[in-house]
Amino acid sequence: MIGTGFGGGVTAARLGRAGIDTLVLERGIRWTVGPGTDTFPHYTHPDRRAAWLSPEPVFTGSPPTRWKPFTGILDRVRGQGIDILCGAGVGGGSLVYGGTTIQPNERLFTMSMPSGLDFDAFDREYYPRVARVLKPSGIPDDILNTPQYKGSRIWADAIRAAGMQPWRVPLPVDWDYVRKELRGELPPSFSNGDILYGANSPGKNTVDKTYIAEAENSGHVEVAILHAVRDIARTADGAWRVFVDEITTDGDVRTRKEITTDALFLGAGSAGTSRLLVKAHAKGLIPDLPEDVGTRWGNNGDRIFSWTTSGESPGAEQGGPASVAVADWDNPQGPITLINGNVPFPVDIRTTSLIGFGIGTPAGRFVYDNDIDDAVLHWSQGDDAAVTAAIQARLQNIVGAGSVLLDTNTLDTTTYHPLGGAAIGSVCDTAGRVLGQKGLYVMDGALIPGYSGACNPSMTIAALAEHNMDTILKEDTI
Ligand code: FAE
Repeated sequence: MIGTGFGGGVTAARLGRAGIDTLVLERGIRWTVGPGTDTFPHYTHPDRRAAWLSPEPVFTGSPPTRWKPFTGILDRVRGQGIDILCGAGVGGGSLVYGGTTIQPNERLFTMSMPSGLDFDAFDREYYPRVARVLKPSGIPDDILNTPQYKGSRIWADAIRAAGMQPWRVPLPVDWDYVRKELRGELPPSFSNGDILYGANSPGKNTVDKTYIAEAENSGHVEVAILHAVRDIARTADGAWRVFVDEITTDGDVRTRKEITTDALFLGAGSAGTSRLLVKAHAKGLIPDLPEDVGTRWGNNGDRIFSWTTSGESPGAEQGGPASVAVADWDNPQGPITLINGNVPFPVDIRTTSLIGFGIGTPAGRFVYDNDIDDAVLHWSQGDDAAVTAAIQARLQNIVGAGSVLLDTNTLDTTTYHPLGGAAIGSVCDTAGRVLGQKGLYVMDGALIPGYSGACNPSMTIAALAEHNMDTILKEDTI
Protein backbone atom coordinates (compact mmCIF):
# COMPACT_ATOMS: atom_id res chain seq x y z
CA MET A 1 0.00 0.00 0.00
CA ILE A 2 0.99 3.66 -0.40
CA GLY A 3 0.88 6.36 2.30
CA THR A 4 0.62 6.47 6.09
CA GLY A 5 -1.90 9.25 6.81
CA PHE A 6 -5.41 8.73 8.17
CA GLY A 7 -6.67 6.48 5.38
CA GLY A 8 -3.35 4.64 5.04
CA GLY A 9 -2.87 4.28 8.81
CA VAL A 10 -6.29 2.73 9.39
CA THR A 11 -5.82 0.42 6.39
CA ALA A 12 -2.38 -0.74 7.55
CA ALA A 13 -3.70 -1.42 11.07
CA ARG A 14 -6.63 -3.43 9.72
CA LEU A 15 -4.44 -5.44 7.32
CA GLY A 16 -1.98 -6.18 10.13
CA ARG A 17 -4.77 -7.24 12.50
CA ALA A 18 -6.12 -9.55 9.79
CA GLY A 19 -2.67 -11.18 9.49
CA ILE A 20 -2.13 -10.00 5.90
CA ASP A 21 1.53 -9.36 5.09
CA THR A 22 1.76 -5.79 3.84
CA LEU A 23 4.49 -3.46 2.58
CA VAL A 24 3.67 0.21 3.12
CA LEU A 25 5.52 2.73 0.93
CA GLU A 26 5.89 6.17 2.50
CA ARG A 27 7.81 8.98 0.79
CA GLY A 28 8.68 10.80 4.02
CA ILE A 29 10.72 10.09 7.13
CA ARG A 30 9.77 9.15 10.69
CA TRP A 31 9.32 12.04 13.14
CA THR A 32 9.79 10.67 16.64
CA VAL A 33 8.82 12.93 19.52
CA GLY A 34 9.74 12.50 23.19
CA PRO A 35 9.81 14.81 26.20
CA GLY A 36 12.04 17.78 25.34
CA THR A 37 12.99 16.63 21.82
CA ASP A 38 13.33 19.21 19.05
CA THR A 39 11.97 16.95 16.32
CA PHE A 40 9.92 19.48 14.38
CA PRO A 41 10.96 22.93 13.12
CA HIS A 42 9.55 26.13 14.57
CA TYR A 43 7.04 28.48 12.98
CA THR A 44 8.87 31.74 13.70
CA HIS A 45 12.30 30.50 12.56
CA PRO A 46 11.80 27.48 10.26
CA ASP A 47 14.68 25.41 8.91
CA ARG A 48 14.97 22.86 6.11
CA ARG A 49 12.88 20.32 8.03
CA ALA A 50 9.86 22.56 7.38
CA ALA A 51 9.28 21.80 3.71
CA TRP A 52 9.09 18.81 1.39
CA LEU A 53 11.96 19.09 -1.12
CA SER A 54 11.66 22.86 -1.45
CA PRO A 55 14.50 25.44 -1.20
CA GLU A 56 12.29 27.76 0.88
CA PRO A 57 9.37 27.66 3.35
CA VAL A 58 5.99 26.76 1.86
CA PHE A 59 3.71 28.13 4.57
CA THR A 60 1.85 31.38 4.08
CA GLY A 61 3.42 34.07 6.27
CA SER A 62 6.70 32.23 6.99
CA PRO A 63 9.75 34.48 7.23
CA PRO A 64 11.59 34.26 3.87
CA THR A 65 14.75 32.16 3.94
CA ARG A 66 16.63 29.68 1.69
CA TRP A 67 18.04 26.25 2.47
CA LYS A 68 19.11 22.98 0.89
CA PRO A 69 15.96 20.96 0.09
CA PHE A 70 15.07 18.18 2.55
CA THR A 71 12.36 15.55 2.83
CA GLY A 72 10.62 17.86 5.27
CA ILE A 73 7.24 17.87 6.93
CA LEU A 74 5.02 20.03 4.74
CA ASP A 75 4.45 19.63 1.00
CA ARG A 76 3.02 22.37 -1.18
CA VAL A 77 1.42 20.81 -4.24
CA ARG A 78 1.18 23.65 -6.74
CA GLY A 79 -1.98 23.92 -8.82
CA GLN A 80 -3.77 26.34 -11.15
CA GLY A 81 -5.90 28.59 -8.95
CA ILE A 82 -5.05 26.88 -5.65
CA ASP A 83 -2.16 25.06 -3.95
CA ILE A 84 -2.57 22.12 -1.57
CA LEU A 85 -0.63 21.98 1.72
CA CYS A 86 -0.27 18.46 3.12
CA GLY A 87 1.89 16.50 5.52
CA ALA A 88 4.77 14.24 4.46
CA GLY A 89 6.17 11.56 6.72
CA VAL A 90 5.06 8.52 8.70
CA GLY A 91 1.68 9.68 10.03
CA GLY A 92 0.89 11.90 7.02
CA GLY A 93 -1.30 14.91 7.74
CA SER A 94 -1.68 13.95 11.42
CA LEU A 95 1.88 15.19 12.00
CA VAL A 96 1.01 18.78 11.06
CA TYR A 97 -2.73 18.92 11.61
CA GLY A 98 -4.34 20.99 14.31
CA GLY A 99 -6.13 17.90 15.56
CA THR A 100 -9.72 19.10 15.27
CA THR A 101 -11.57 15.78 15.33
CA ILE A 102 -15.24 16.36 14.57
CA GLN A 103 -17.98 14.34 13.00
CA PRO A 104 -20.79 15.89 11.00
CA ASN A 105 -24.40 15.28 12.00
CA GLU A 106 -26.73 13.28 9.77
CA ARG A 107 -27.92 16.26 7.72
CA LEU A 108 -24.42 17.53 6.97
CA PHE A 109 -23.14 14.02 6.24
CA THR A 110 -26.00 13.44 3.81
CA MET A 111 -25.53 16.85 2.17
CA SER A 112 -21.91 16.24 1.22
CA MET A 113 -20.90 12.59 1.49
CA PRO A 114 -21.58 10.17 -1.38
CA SER A 115 -24.97 8.51 -1.44
CA GLY A 116 -24.83 4.83 -0.54
CA LEU A 117 -23.01 5.45 2.76
CA ASP A 118 -25.22 4.73 5.74
CA PHE A 119 -24.88 7.57 8.28
CA ASP A 120 -26.34 5.46 11.08
CA ALA A 121 -23.54 2.90 10.69
CA PHE A 122 -20.94 5.68 10.75
CA ASP A 123 -22.54 7.28 13.80
CA ARG A 124 -22.94 4.01 15.68
CA GLU A 125 -19.72 2.25 14.70
CA TYR A 126 -17.11 4.00 12.55
CA TYR A 127 -16.79 7.44 14.14
CA PRO A 128 -16.71 5.96 17.69
CA ARG A 129 -14.01 3.50 16.57
CA VAL A 130 -11.83 6.40 15.47
CA ALA A 131 -12.51 8.26 18.71
CA ARG A 132 -11.41 5.21 20.73
CA VAL A 133 -8.00 5.31 19.01
CA LEU A 134 -7.34 9.05 18.79
CA LYS A 135 -8.98 9.86 22.16
CA PRO A 136 -10.13 13.40 21.37
CA SER A 137 -11.34 15.66 24.19
CA GLY A 138 -12.09 19.35 24.66
CA ILE A 139 -9.69 21.76 26.32
CA PRO A 140 -10.08 21.59 30.13
CA ASP A 141 -10.96 24.71 32.13
CA ASP A 142 -7.68 24.93 34.02
CA ILE A 143 -5.78 25.19 30.71
CA LEU A 144 -8.26 27.45 28.93
CA ASN A 145 -8.06 29.88 31.86
CA THR A 146 -4.28 30.39 31.67
CA PRO A 147 -2.79 33.58 30.14
CA GLN A 148 -1.47 31.54 27.18
CA TYR A 149 -5.04 30.74 26.08
CA LYS A 150 -6.37 34.30 26.24
CA GLY A 151 -6.95 34.30 22.45
CA SER A 152 -9.31 31.32 22.74
CA ARG A 153 -11.21 33.02 25.56
CA ILE A 154 -11.59 36.27 23.61
CA TRP A 155 -13.00 34.28 20.69
CA ALA A 156 -15.38 32.37 22.98
CA ASP A 157 -16.55 35.67 24.52
CA ALA A 158 -17.19 37.11 21.06
CA ILE A 159 -19.26 34.03 20.14
CA ARG A 160 -21.36 34.41 23.30
CA ALA A 161 -21.81 38.16 22.71
CA ALA A 162 -23.20 37.31 19.25
CA GLY A 163 -25.83 35.12 20.92
CA MET A 164 -24.20 31.83 19.90
CA GLN A 165 -22.74 28.92 21.82
CA PRO A 166 -18.96 28.36 21.87
CA TRP A 167 -17.99 24.71 21.53
CA ARG A 168 -14.76 23.14 22.81
CA VAL A 169 -13.65 21.07 19.87
CA PRO A 170 -12.46 17.49 20.48
CA LEU A 171 -8.66 17.31 20.11
CA PRO A 172 -6.45 14.19 20.24
CA VAL A 173 -4.32 15.69 22.99
CA ASP A 174 -3.17 14.38 26.36
CA TRP A 175 -3.70 17.62 28.27
CA ASP A 176 -1.32 16.56 31.06
CA TYR A 177 1.54 17.31 28.66
CA VAL A 178 0.17 20.83 28.18
CA ARG A 179 0.01 21.22 31.95
CA LYS A 180 3.68 20.21 32.11
CA GLU A 181 4.50 22.93 29.57
CA LEU A 182 2.55 25.49 31.57
CA ARG A 183 4.46 24.48 34.75
CA GLY A 184 7.77 24.88 32.88
CA GLU A 185 8.58 21.14 33.05
CA LEU A 186 8.58 20.82 29.26
CA PRO A 187 9.49 23.39 26.58
CA PRO A 188 6.47 25.20 25.07
CA SER A 189 4.87 23.57 22.06
CA PHE A 190 1.07 23.53 22.38
CA SER A 191 1.10 26.33 24.94
CA ASN A 192 2.73 28.86 22.58
CA GLY A 193 0.91 27.61 19.46
CA ASP A 194 4.13 26.44 17.80
CA ILE A 195 2.55 23.38 16.17
CA LEU A 196 2.05 24.35 12.54
CA TYR A 197 5.11 22.33 11.50
CA GLY A 198 4.31 19.52 13.96
CA ALA A 199 4.03 19.43 17.76
CA ASN A 200 7.22 18.84 19.70
CA SER A 201 5.01 17.82 22.62
CA PRO A 202 4.63 14.05 23.06
CA GLY A 203 0.97 14.69 23.96
CA LYS A 204 -0.51 14.52 20.43
CA ASN A 205 -2.02 11.18 19.38
CA THR A 206 -0.81 11.16 15.79
CA VAL A 207 -1.36 8.33 13.29
CA ASP A 208 2.24 7.08 13.52
CA LYS A 209 1.82 6.56 17.28
CA THR A 210 -1.60 4.92 17.00
CA TYR A 211 -2.66 3.13 13.79
CA ILE A 212 0.82 2.69 12.28
CA ALA A 213 2.26 1.51 15.60
CA GLU A 214 -0.54 -1.08 15.83
CA ALA A 215 0.15 -2.18 12.25
CA GLU A 216 3.89 -2.61 12.84
CA ASN A 217 3.35 -4.34 16.18
CA SER A 218 1.22 -6.95 14.42
CA GLY A 219 4.38 -8.33 12.81
CA HIS A 220 2.66 -8.34 9.40
CA VAL A 221 3.26 -4.77 8.27
CA GLU A 222 6.54 -3.23 7.18
CA VAL A 223 6.79 0.51 6.53
CA ALA A 224 9.46 1.51 3.99
CA ILE A 225 10.27 5.20 4.48
CA LEU A 226 11.81 7.45 1.81
CA HIS A 227 9.99 5.43 -0.85
CA ALA A 228 8.27 7.85 -3.25
CA VAL A 229 5.90 6.23 -5.70
CA ARG A 230 6.24 7.65 -9.22
CA ASP A 231 3.72 5.56 -11.17
CA ILE A 232 1.30 2.69 -10.79
CA ALA A 233 0.33 0.26 -13.56
CA ARG A 234 -1.67 -2.90 -14.19
CA THR A 235 0.21 -5.88 -15.57
CA ALA A 236 -1.07 -8.07 -18.42
CA ASP A 237 -2.14 -10.73 -15.91
CA GLY A 238 -4.09 -8.27 -13.74
CA ALA A 239 -1.52 -7.69 -10.96
CA TRP A 240 -0.43 -4.21 -9.82
CA ARG A 241 3.02 -2.80 -10.50
CA VAL A 242 4.39 0.09 -8.43
CA PHE A 243 7.31 2.16 -9.74
CA VAL A 244 9.03 3.64 -6.72
CA ASP A 245 12.12 5.74 -6.07
CA GLU A 246 13.99 5.11 -2.87
CA ILE A 247 15.35 8.58 -2.11
CA THR A 248 17.83 10.20 0.25
CA THR A 249 16.75 12.96 2.63
CA ASP A 250 18.16 15.44 0.07
CA GLY A 251 15.67 14.03 -2.45
CA ASP A 252 18.24 12.28 -4.66
CA VAL A 253 17.19 8.92 -6.08
CA ARG A 254 19.16 6.13 -4.43
CA THR A 255 17.45 3.19 -6.15
CA ARG A 256 14.64 2.73 -8.66
CA LYS A 257 12.41 -0.21 -7.77
CA GLU A 258 9.48 -2.03 -9.31
CA ILE A 259 7.21 -3.91 -6.93
CA THR A 260 4.39 -6.23 -8.04
CA THR A 261 1.38 -7.05 -5.86
CA ASP A 262 -2.08 -8.61 -6.18
CA ALA A 263 -3.75 -5.90 -4.12
CA LEU A 264 -2.79 -2.22 -4.04
CA PHE A 265 -4.24 0.20 -1.49
CA LEU A 266 -3.81 3.91 -2.27
CA GLY A 267 -3.54 6.13 0.81
CA ALA A 268 -1.37 8.93 -0.60
CA GLY A 269 -3.99 11.59 0.20
CA SER A 270 -6.25 13.47 -2.20
CA ALA A 271 -3.28 15.06 -4.00
CA GLY A 272 -1.05 11.97 -4.04
CA THR A 273 -3.67 9.39 -4.97
CA SER A 274 -5.40 11.58 -7.57
CA ARG A 275 -2.11 12.38 -9.29
CA LEU A 276 -1.08 8.71 -9.46
CA LEU A 277 -4.44 7.71 -10.93
CA VAL A 278 -4.63 10.58 -13.44
CA LYS A 279 -1.07 9.84 -14.60
CA ALA A 280 -1.89 6.15 -14.98
CA HIS A 281 -5.00 7.03 -16.99
CA ALA A 282 -3.24 9.55 -19.28
CA LYS A 283 -0.23 7.29 -19.93
CA GLY A 284 -2.32 4.17 -20.45
CA LEU A 285 -0.64 2.42 -17.51
CA ILE A 286 -4.01 1.25 -16.19
CA PRO A 287 -6.40 0.58 -19.07
CA ASP A 288 -10.12 1.26 -18.57
CA LEU A 289 -9.84 3.48 -15.53
CA PRO A 290 -13.07 5.41 -14.95
CA GLU A 291 -13.10 8.62 -17.02
CA ASP A 292 -13.81 10.66 -13.89
CA VAL A 293 -10.43 10.04 -12.23
CA GLY A 294 -9.09 13.39 -11.00
CA THR A 295 -12.52 15.06 -10.86
CA ARG A 296 -14.96 16.10 -8.11
CA TRP A 297 -12.26 17.83 -6.11
CA GLY A 298 -12.90 20.53 -3.53
CA ASN A 299 -11.15 22.40 -0.69
CA ASN A 300 -13.73 21.60 2.01
CA GLY A 301 -14.79 25.25 1.85
CA ASP A 302 -11.58 26.24 3.71
CA ARG A 303 -11.07 29.90 4.37
CA ILE A 304 -8.52 31.40 6.77
CA PHE A 305 -8.97 34.97 8.01
CA SER A 306 -6.62 37.00 10.14
CA TRP A 307 -8.51 38.79 12.92
CA THR A 308 -7.12 42.01 14.33
CA THR A 309 -9.19 42.77 17.39
CA SER A 310 -10.65 46.12 18.33
CA GLY A 311 -10.73 45.17 22.02
CA GLU A 312 -8.40 42.95 24.03
CA SER A 313 -5.36 41.47 22.30
CA PRO A 314 -4.86 37.68 22.06
CA GLY A 315 -1.15 38.33 22.73
CA ALA A 316 1.93 37.24 20.81
CA GLU A 317 2.20 33.56 21.73
CA GLN A 318 -1.18 31.92 21.53
CA GLY A 319 -1.85 28.53 23.08
CA GLY A 320 -3.13 25.83 20.78
CA PRO A 321 -4.34 23.68 19.14
CA ALA A 322 -7.40 25.52 17.88
CA SER A 323 -9.75 24.78 20.74
CA VAL A 324 -12.94 26.82 20.46
CA ALA A 325 -15.45 26.66 17.62
CA VAL A 326 -18.97 27.58 16.74
CA ALA A 327 -21.01 24.98 14.87
CA ASP A 328 -23.43 27.18 12.93
CA TRP A 329 -24.98 24.15 11.29
CA ASP A 330 -28.71 24.94 11.35
CA ASN A 331 -28.41 28.34 9.72
CA PRO A 332 -30.94 28.45 6.85
CA GLN A 333 -28.23 30.05 4.70
CA GLY A 334 -26.09 26.94 4.92
CA PRO A 335 -23.97 25.12 7.52
CA ILE A 336 -20.63 26.64 8.51
CA THR A 337 -18.09 25.70 11.22
CA LEU A 338 -15.86 28.51 12.50
CA ILE A 339 -12.74 27.79 14.57
CA ASN A 340 -9.97 29.90 16.05
CA GLY A 341 -6.45 29.16 14.83
CA ASN A 342 -3.60 30.12 17.12
CA VAL A 343 -0.54 31.71 15.56
CA PRO A 344 2.76 32.33 17.31
CA PHE A 345 3.82 35.90 16.50
CA PRO A 346 7.27 37.26 17.45
CA VAL A 347 5.55 40.40 18.85
CA ASP A 348 2.00 41.24 19.88
CA ILE A 349 0.15 42.62 16.85
CA ARG A 350 -3.35 42.14 18.32
CA THR A 351 -3.97 39.49 15.70
CA THR A 352 -4.94 35.85 15.54
CA SER A 353 -6.58 33.71 12.89
CA LEU A 354 -10.07 32.31 12.34
CA ILE A 355 -10.89 29.44 10.02
CA GLY A 356 -14.23 28.57 8.39
CA PHE A 357 -15.56 25.55 6.50
CA GLY A 358 -18.74 25.12 4.52
CA ILE A 359 -20.14 23.00 1.71
CA GLY A 360 -19.72 24.00 -1.94
CA THR A 361 -19.53 22.38 -5.35
CA PRO A 362 -16.62 20.02 -6.02
CA ALA A 363 -15.68 21.50 -9.40
CA GLY A 364 -11.87 21.13 -9.20
CA ARG A 365 -10.02 18.55 -11.30
CA PHE A 366 -6.51 17.20 -11.84
CA VAL A 367 -5.30 17.34 -15.44
CA TYR A 368 -2.23 15.51 -16.78
CA ASP A 369 0.61 17.73 -18.01
CA ASN A 370 2.93 15.89 -20.35
CA ASP A 371 5.79 18.42 -19.95
CA ILE A 372 6.22 17.70 -16.25
CA ASP A 373 4.81 14.15 -16.26
CA ASP A 374 2.43 15.01 -13.44
CA ALA A 375 -1.22 15.83 -12.93
CA VAL A 376 -1.97 19.44 -11.99
CA LEU A 377 -5.00 20.63 -10.02
CA HIS A 378 -7.27 23.18 -11.74
CA TRP A 379 -9.64 25.13 -9.51
CA SER A 380 -11.33 28.51 -9.58
CA GLN A 381 -12.09 30.90 -6.71
CA GLY A 382 -15.56 31.19 -8.25
CA ASP A 383 -16.23 27.54 -7.28
CA ASP A 384 -16.22 28.66 -3.69
CA ALA A 385 -17.48 32.24 -3.76
CA ALA A 386 -20.78 31.63 -1.95
CA VAL A 387 -19.17 29.66 0.91
CA THR A 388 -16.44 32.28 1.30
CA ALA A 389 -18.96 35.12 1.44
CA ALA A 390 -21.00 33.23 4.05
CA ILE A 391 -17.93 32.54 6.21
CA GLN A 392 -16.84 36.19 6.05
CA ALA A 393 -20.31 37.53 6.89
CA ARG A 394 -20.74 35.20 9.86
CA LEU A 395 -17.27 35.89 11.20
CA GLN A 396 -17.83 39.65 10.94
CA ASN A 397 -21.10 39.26 12.81
CA ILE A 398 -19.24 37.55 15.66
CA VAL A 399 -16.12 39.71 15.89
CA GLY A 400 -18.03 42.98 15.46
CA ALA A 401 -17.71 45.92 13.11
CA GLY A 402 -14.62 47.41 14.84
CA SER A 403 -12.46 44.31 14.22
CA VAL A 404 -10.52 43.88 11.00
CA LEU A 405 -10.86 40.58 9.14
CA LEU A 406 -8.50 39.82 6.26
CA ASP A 407 -9.14 36.86 3.98
CA THR A 408 -5.61 35.44 3.78
CA ASN A 409 -6.64 33.12 0.96
CA THR A 410 -7.03 36.10 -1.39
CA LEU A 411 -3.30 36.82 -0.87
CA ASP A 412 -2.21 33.20 -1.16
CA THR A 413 -4.84 30.66 -2.19
CA THR A 414 -4.12 27.38 -0.44
CA THR A 415 -6.05 24.66 1.32
CA TYR A 416 -5.21 22.31 4.19
CA HIS A 417 -8.21 20.10 3.38
CA PRO A 418 -7.96 18.66 -0.14
CA LEU A 419 -10.76 16.19 -0.83
CA GLY A 420 -11.76 14.22 -3.92
CA GLY A 421 -10.20 13.10 -7.19
CA ALA A 422 -11.21 9.43 -6.89
CA ALA A 423 -14.69 9.94 -5.52
CA ILE A 424 -17.09 7.26 -4.39
CA GLY A 425 -19.83 6.99 -6.99
CA SER A 426 -17.84 8.02 -10.05
CA VAL A 427 -14.42 6.35 -9.59
CA CYS A 428 -14.83 3.99 -6.62
CA ASP A 429 -17.64 1.97 -5.10
CA THR A 430 -18.84 2.53 -1.54
CA ALA A 431 -16.00 0.38 -0.16
CA GLY A 432 -13.24 2.27 -2.02
CA ARG A 433 -12.75 -0.33 -4.77
CA VAL A 434 -11.75 1.37 -8.03
CA LEU A 435 -14.53 0.53 -10.50
CA GLY A 436 -13.56 -2.19 -12.95
CA GLN A 437 -10.08 -2.66 -11.42
CA LYS A 438 -9.94 -5.78 -9.24
CA GLY A 439 -7.48 -5.41 -6.37
CA LEU A 440 -7.06 -1.61 -6.62
CA TYR A 441 -8.42 0.38 -3.69
CA VAL A 442 -8.56 4.05 -2.64
CA MET A 443 -8.61 4.59 1.14
CA ASP A 444 -7.97 8.30 1.72
CA GLY A 445 -9.45 11.78 1.28
CA ALA A 446 -9.58 11.29 -2.51
CA LEU A 447 -12.79 9.29 -1.94
CA ILE A 448 -14.76 12.26 -0.61
CA PRO A 449 -16.12 14.59 -3.28
CA GLY A 450 -14.77 17.93 -2.11
CA TYR A 451 -16.53 18.53 1.21
CA SER A 452 -16.90 16.59 4.47
CA GLY A 453 -20.02 18.12 5.96
CA ALA A 454 -18.63 21.57 6.89
CA CYS A 455 -16.29 19.77 9.31
CA ASN A 456 -12.52 19.25 9.27
CA PRO A 457 -12.10 15.98 7.37
CA SER A 458 -9.62 13.75 9.23
CA MET A 459 -12.14 11.92 11.41
CA THR A 460 -14.41 11.24 8.43
CA ILE A 461 -11.47 9.96 6.35
CA ALA A 462 -10.43 7.55 9.13
CA ALA A 463 -14.04 6.42 9.68
CA LEU A 464 -14.45 5.82 5.95
CA ALA A 465 -11.29 3.69 5.85
CA GLU A 466 -12.63 1.61 8.77
CA HIS A 467 -15.94 1.23 6.94
CA ASN A 468 -14.20 0.17 3.70
CA MET A 469 -11.96 -2.36 5.44
CA ASP A 470 -14.95 -4.05 7.11
CA THR A 471 -16.35 -4.80 3.65
CA ILE A 472 -13.08 -5.56 1.87
CA LEU A 473 -11.80 -7.98 4.52
CA LYS A 474 -15.15 -9.78 4.51
CA GLU A 475 -15.76 -9.97 0.77
CA ASP A 476 -12.45 -9.75 -1.12
CA THR A 477 -9.54 -12.14 -1.35
CA ILE A 478 -6.35 -10.25 -0.58
P1 FAE B 1 -2.59 12.23 4.29
O1 FAE B 1 -2.79 12.31 5.75
O2 FAE B 1 -2.19 13.48 3.56
O3 FAE B 1 -1.52 11.08 4.03
C1 FAE B 1 -0.97 10.82 2.77
C2 FAE B 1 0.37 10.13 2.97
O4 FAE B 1 0.85 9.64 1.72
C3 FAE B 1 1.46 11.07 3.50
O5 FAE B 1 2.14 10.43 4.55
C4 FAE B 1 2.37 11.30 2.29
O6 FAE B 1 3.71 11.55 2.65
C5 FAE B 1 2.22 9.99 1.53
N1 FAE B 1 2.44 10.10 0.09
C6 FAE B 1 1.91 11.02 -0.76
N2 FAE B 1 2.30 10.81 -2.04
C7 FAE B 1 3.13 9.70 -1.98
C8 FAE B 1 3.86 9.00 -2.97
N3 FAE B 1 3.81 9.35 -4.27
N4 FAE B 1 4.62 7.95 -2.57
C9 FAE B 1 4.66 7.57 -1.26
N5 FAE B 1 3.98 8.23 -0.28
C10 FAE B 1 3.21 9.27 -0.65
O7 FAE B 1 -3.89 11.71 3.56
N6 FAE B 1 -7.76 18.00 9.42
C11 FAE B 1 -8.58 17.89 10.47
O8 FAE B 1 -9.50 17.07 10.45
N7 FAE B 1 -8.39 18.67 11.58
C12 FAE B 1 -7.40 19.61 11.65
O9 FAE B 1 -7.26 20.28 12.66
C13 FAE B 1 -6.53 19.74 10.53
N8 FAE B 1 -5.51 20.64 10.54
C14 FAE B 1 -4.64 20.69 9.49
C15 FAE B 1 -3.56 21.58 9.54
C16 FAE B 1 -2.64 21.62 8.50
C17 FAE B 1 -1.49 22.59 8.54
C18 FAE B 1 -2.79 20.73 7.38
C19 FAE B 1 -1.80 20.74 6.25
C20 FAE B 1 -3.86 19.85 7.34
C21 FAE B 1 -4.79 19.83 8.38
N9 FAE B 1 -5.88 18.96 8.36
C22 FAE B 1 -6.74 18.88 9.42
C23 FAE B 1 -6.15 18.09 7.19
C24 FAE B 1 -5.71 16.66 7.43
O10 FAE B 1 -4.34 16.64 7.74
C25 FAE B 1 -6.00 15.84 6.16
O11 FAE B 1 -7.37 15.94 5.84
C26 FAE B 1 -5.66 14.37 6.34
O12 FAE B 1 -4.33 14.21 6.78
C27 FAE B 1 -5.84 13.63 5.03
O13 FAE B 1 -5.69 12.25 5.27
P2 FAE B 1 -5.34 11.27 4.09
O14 FAE B 1 -5.29 9.89 4.61
O15 FAE B 1 -6.26 11.56 2.95
